[in-house]
Amino acid sequence: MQVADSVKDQLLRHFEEKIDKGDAIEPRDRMPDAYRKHLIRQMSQHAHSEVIGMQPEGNWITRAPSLRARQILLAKIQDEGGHGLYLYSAAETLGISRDEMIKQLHTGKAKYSNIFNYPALTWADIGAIGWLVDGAAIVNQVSLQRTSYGPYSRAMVRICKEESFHQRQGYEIMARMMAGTADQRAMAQDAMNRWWWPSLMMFGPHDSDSPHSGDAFRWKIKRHSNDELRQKFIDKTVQQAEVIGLTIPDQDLKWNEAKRGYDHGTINWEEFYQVIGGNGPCNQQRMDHHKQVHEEGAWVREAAAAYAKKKQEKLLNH
Ligand code: FAQ
Repeated sequence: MQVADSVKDQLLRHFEEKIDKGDAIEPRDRMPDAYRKHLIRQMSQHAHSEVIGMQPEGNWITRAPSLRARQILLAKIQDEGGHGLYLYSAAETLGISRDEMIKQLHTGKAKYSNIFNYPALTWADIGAIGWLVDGAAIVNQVSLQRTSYGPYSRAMVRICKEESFHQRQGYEIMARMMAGTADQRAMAQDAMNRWWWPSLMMFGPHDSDSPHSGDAFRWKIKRHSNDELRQKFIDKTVQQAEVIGLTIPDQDLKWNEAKRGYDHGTINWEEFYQVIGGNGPCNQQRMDHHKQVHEEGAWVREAAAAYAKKKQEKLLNH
């Protein structure tokens, strides 16, 4: 028993030394169970967010105002599906299957981002999603490029390149609407009013109420705290809003010279916990749609698996 314990201690020490040196942890490296579990939770939730995030935008493909806008939106949504795939694959290296991750999503064990439980009511919402939601996602994901788990960090590098195009797509929509008619400007401001606060919630609870942050920092999964990243997002977005004439819907937003950043009003955490607890405006719709499409796509997965098996048999027989 004592020998087993000392081997365990040695392995843990070796793991922590690697983390302290800033080396990446790779799939075949020994890692504590808690580190593996933490990553599976976060990465699978991240993957689910990318995939569920296709729904509010997908609703607008057939209603985009021009062929150009439709092509761009289609490409963006396809990218989000791709991000989900990179992330599911990266999470699979931790020993969980994609089927299991989907099962956890369908049974409510795994979450996805709060933001995708709000409806996209107008074309301006597509602008707000690209600009604010992808904008918030980038701030978080740039930081995750340096996360300690190798496959997650490499997936982030690729995802961030694509997300910056998405953010510009959204900003372009908002800028064009703000340069348009009074009705278009009102529509853009209305979208801004509805998406601003849920976008701030995307960074998660304040640091003092974030139960996972302790381990996340110790293991260098997180490099910046929820509040640090939220602040970064606010500071850069306020300036972008000013340039095109949009008003941030926060009467308490004020430049704070001492911290060289904006102070902001109180975030409605009650709303956040309701939404991530399953009671947001679109939770039911998002899950019903995912389950239905997953069932309808079963034959594609079966056909792909049968094809791969046949191909492997052929290779083995030659
Ligand atoms: N939504 O202790 P913490 C995108 C939960 S991708 C729902 O602070 P942590 C691209 C959290 O899970 C957007 N739940 O947790 C796109 C935990 O509950 P649990 C997704 C949230 O992990 C754009 C509890 O609260 N990005 O948008 C949220 O240390 C447009 C306590 O929280 C990622 O997932 C939330 N926002 O920090 C696609 C980034 N925040 O699990 C389509 C990766 C917190 O114990 C269209 N994830 N919770 O039941 C992360 O960086 C972290 O997981 C945080 C949360 C920062 C989100």
